Amino acid sequence: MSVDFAALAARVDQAAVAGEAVEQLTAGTELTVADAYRVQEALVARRLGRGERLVGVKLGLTSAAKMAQMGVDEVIWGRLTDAMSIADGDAVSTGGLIHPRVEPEVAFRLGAGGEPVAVAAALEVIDSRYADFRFTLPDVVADNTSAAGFVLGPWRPIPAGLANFGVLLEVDGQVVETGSTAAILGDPWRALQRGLKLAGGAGLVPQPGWVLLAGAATAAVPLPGAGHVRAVVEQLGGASLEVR
Ligand code: OOG
Repeated sequence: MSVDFAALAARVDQAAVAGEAVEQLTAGTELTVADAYRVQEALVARRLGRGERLVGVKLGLTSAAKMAQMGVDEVIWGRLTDAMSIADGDAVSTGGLIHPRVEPEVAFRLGAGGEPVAVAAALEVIDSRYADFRFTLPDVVADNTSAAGFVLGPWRPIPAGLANFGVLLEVDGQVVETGSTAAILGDPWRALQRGLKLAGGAGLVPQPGWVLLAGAATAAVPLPGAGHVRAVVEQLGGASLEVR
């Protein structure tokens, strides 16, 4: 049976636009992971058709903490658009989101050939379009790996090693998660290489200035309805947002 990629993409996209969860795609359709990436491509094409611009790629489920939290044990990747970008320190509202969560990350800025030219602490807001934030691997891939928003801290020169920096996630100044950059595939550098390879395999050519989010270093926590959320990465600084 052939899969209607466009129809599945429309279903997930409409869920995001309406801020209302839908049933997992795999509940009604047999979907391979390769099919799911085609759905993701069609989903993001809809966003680009509304005037959004592709600004990078993200990895997901790169840490044991995230794999255990979500019950999926494979690294996945998704696409970032300019509409997902939140300026450091900016205020956001949870209105329009379904059940957002937030996680601390490391981000790379890419140069002309896809090589990393700078690094920053980052926050990622994820919001699964599936009911109860539950999904199988093909479902989460089709849903653009739950991508909803991201905050980048100030860019820094890339230090000689990135493999063992402490990571904190704070809500209103209280530490709610702690981890290490070592949780990100052993080294965020490895996540960068993996991300470039996966995106390249799908025909994406990194543009200068693109962002690569290397994946969360800790489990995600619910985005509070109001409050100050900050990620801090040792030696890289912080990234924050205000929820109002
Ligand atoms: C999937 C996306 C996870 C990460 O950094 O692990 C992710 C999810 O948990 O909804 O972006």
